[in-house]
Amino acid sequence: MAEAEKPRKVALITGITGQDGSYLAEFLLAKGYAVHGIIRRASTFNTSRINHLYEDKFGHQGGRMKLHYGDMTDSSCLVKLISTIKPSEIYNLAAQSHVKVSFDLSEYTAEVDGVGTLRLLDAIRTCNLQNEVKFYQASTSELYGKVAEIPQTEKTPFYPRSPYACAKLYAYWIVVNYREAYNMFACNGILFNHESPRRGETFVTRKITRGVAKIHLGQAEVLELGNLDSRRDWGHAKDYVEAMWLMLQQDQPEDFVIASGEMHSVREFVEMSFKHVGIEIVWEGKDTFEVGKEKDTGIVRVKVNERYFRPTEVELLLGDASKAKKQFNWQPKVTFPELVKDMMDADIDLMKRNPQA
Ligand code: NDP
Ligand code: GDR
Repeated sequence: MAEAEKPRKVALITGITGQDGSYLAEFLLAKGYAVHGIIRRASTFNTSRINHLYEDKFGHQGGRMKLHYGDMTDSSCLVKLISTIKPSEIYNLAAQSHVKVSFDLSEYTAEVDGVGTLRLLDAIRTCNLQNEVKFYQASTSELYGKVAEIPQTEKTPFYPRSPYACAKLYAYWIVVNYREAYNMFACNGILFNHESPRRGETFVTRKITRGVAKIHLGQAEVLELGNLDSRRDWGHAKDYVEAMWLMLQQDQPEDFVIASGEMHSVREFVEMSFKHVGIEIVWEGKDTFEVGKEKDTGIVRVKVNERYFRPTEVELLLGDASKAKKQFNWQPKVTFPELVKDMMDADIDLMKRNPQA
């Protein structure tokens, strides 16, 4: 194919410094894309998840990855970036993504996660690129909230249970509306929880694997958690970013559930992580007085602390990704035990190298 006829492969990723942004950048660079990412100005470095890409051949030595300062609350910067980059695909991953924090930062979460999505869609229209850009929106299983059916599909009604989920509900519908109103190629990926060694430290899986690694190495005594009975459908982030890309390679823009199809409790995640380091946990007590003890020694290793409870909880989530499987043959490769192992091994290694981490 002549150079001029090749489809342009230029991606813009908002939230490139986050867990998913870093895996997606790797994935797209490997596919030959030029990758542009929006980063926020911070008082300390916030690019640790992508430094390995930026500092080598893809980055500042004239490579295919470029970072730009910007923010989802600043429309003018979004317009400037889109008009100069002219991306062929935009992945909107930027968000205040912590559900519990959204109860404290409700207005800001709405600004970034809800109105921010609108700003980005309008910036595409302002640049008159609405018929050229394909748009991916990071929608979430949190939209189902108080679930109306099990498992959840693309047709299950939404019932958000946090300011975060309400902001994401607005984003979901504005994407659908712009698709219908302006014929934009815009898709919602309704992704269920996905984790990795790059997961933020305050999400429950990473909090557990970091805590267990520290206990195993004698750097900590006990792990404090909230609702142990909450159940989630957990997959590996690496598998899930591939699904984001696949959605944008289809002939028609549609919304897809991406999930593992398996559900486990926080309690099970704790048990499996401790098992990885040879500790069996037994549970005693009830509610906020419940503790997890080492079976062999009786030492308390897990405590419940109500400061980690949410005013309204999402008790369970279980996704049915058959539509994605049928339409573009997506299915997760990493199993639940493999996910726990990957995260545990990485955190043990990290804590050995840097006990202060
Ligand atoms: P992270 O919290 O790891 O990353 C969020 C990213 O958004 C970071 O790069 C962050 O920048 C950036 N960001 C936050 N606020 C702004 C802002 N005002 N302007 C510009 N950028 C901003 O999230 P994940 O990678 O886990 O998730 C990616 C997306 O997918 C999010 O939208 C999340 O809500 C959604 N999602 C995640 C799921 C999951 O299980 N991980 C499941 C379903 C949806 P900085 O590094 O500077 O903080
Ligand atoms: P979630 O993830 O709210 O599902 O949102 P998180 O890991 O924060 O919580 C999962 C469940 O674990 C319970 N839990 C705890 N949670 C945290 N963070 N800390 C604790 O100590 C703790 N103890 C128990 C929670 O109550 C909850 O039920 C994530 C985010 O990535 C969102 O951005 C994304 O949209 C959804 O997943 C899908």
